[in-house]
Amino acid sequence: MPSIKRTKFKLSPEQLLEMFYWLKLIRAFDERLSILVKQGKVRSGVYTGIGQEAIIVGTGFGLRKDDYICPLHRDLGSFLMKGVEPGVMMSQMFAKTTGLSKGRDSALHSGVSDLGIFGNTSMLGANLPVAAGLALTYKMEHTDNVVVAYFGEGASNVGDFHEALNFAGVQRLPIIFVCENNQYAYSVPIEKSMAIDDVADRAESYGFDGVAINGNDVLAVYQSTQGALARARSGEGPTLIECKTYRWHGHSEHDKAFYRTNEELAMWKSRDPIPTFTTYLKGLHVLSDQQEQDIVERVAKVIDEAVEFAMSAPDPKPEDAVTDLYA
Ligand SMILES: Cc1ncc(C[n+]2csc(CCOP(=O)(O)OP(=O)(O)O)c2C)c(N)n1
Repeated sequence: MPSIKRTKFKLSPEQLLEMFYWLKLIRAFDERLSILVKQGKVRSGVYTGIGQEAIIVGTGFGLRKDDYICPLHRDLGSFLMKGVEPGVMMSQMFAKTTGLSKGRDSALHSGVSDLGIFGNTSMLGANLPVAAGLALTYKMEHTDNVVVAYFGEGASNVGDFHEALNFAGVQRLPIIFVCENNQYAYSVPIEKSMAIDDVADRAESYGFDGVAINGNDVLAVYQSTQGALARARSGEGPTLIECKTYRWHGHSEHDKAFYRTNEELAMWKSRDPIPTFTTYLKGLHVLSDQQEQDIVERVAKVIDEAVEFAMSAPDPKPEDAVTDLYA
């Protein structure tokens, strides 16, 4: 079977199938969460990234355990890719003791230091100076690990974003800033919050490259990320990758997104990253109908087991609220 030709960073058929699996798993995880919210079973706000999976998979694929990621509210899939078990992630959303924070936060602020996952705060953009600080640590320790920090286009209008990019540029830090430009910051369309078309252009002011790419093309995201990783690992500093995409659901599951048209949504759904990649893989004869079916069934089983694990896990006790505290 062929590997992809004419690209710098080649992937084997097995790796391409693995990418396909991750796209399907992350989509299915969010879709199931969306249903569970409607059933009143989730104890957290849910901010699905349905439609944006190619960014998570393209940037996360091939990261090392020692590379750090700084995910956002919409990036639950990046936890899975970095090694959090689906049942643990689902428990986190159910606020169960088997979740990452043992049922003690609103689910979206947990990190896992052993896996290189930074626990984000709610303040938009606030993860970026911290991510730059992590990258500074890597530089000071003379490792070639890299930090991958995610943010929305809305967050790129916040002061913290500019401070972080400036510091990273001055220090030539090993960090990749990944903008998930899904066109809206809650109900605010991009043209009402930015006077330029591309967030990527902002990198130039801070002395490093920014590139705007099709964020629904998992291979484009992967290729750009691999280039940025190679530069960061060899001491050439940061890169900003702006991935143009669209979130299919509202800002969160309680938002019906009346501020956008059905036509706009339909247009973006026609650019769904998963069928595009499926057709591509079938054209390469890397994926057969049978393999596709097997992966769909495997994903359904993983999600069913994750929900079952979370549903049957114990709730935290009131006295658990005061354990694991720093004095
Ligand atoms: C500093 C700050 N301002 C406002 C908010 C409220 N808020 C939470 S998410 C959000 C929209 C975020 O948009 P964007 O950064 O584009 O990311 P997206 O949710 O679209 O992925 C807003 C305004 C916040 N959390 N922090």
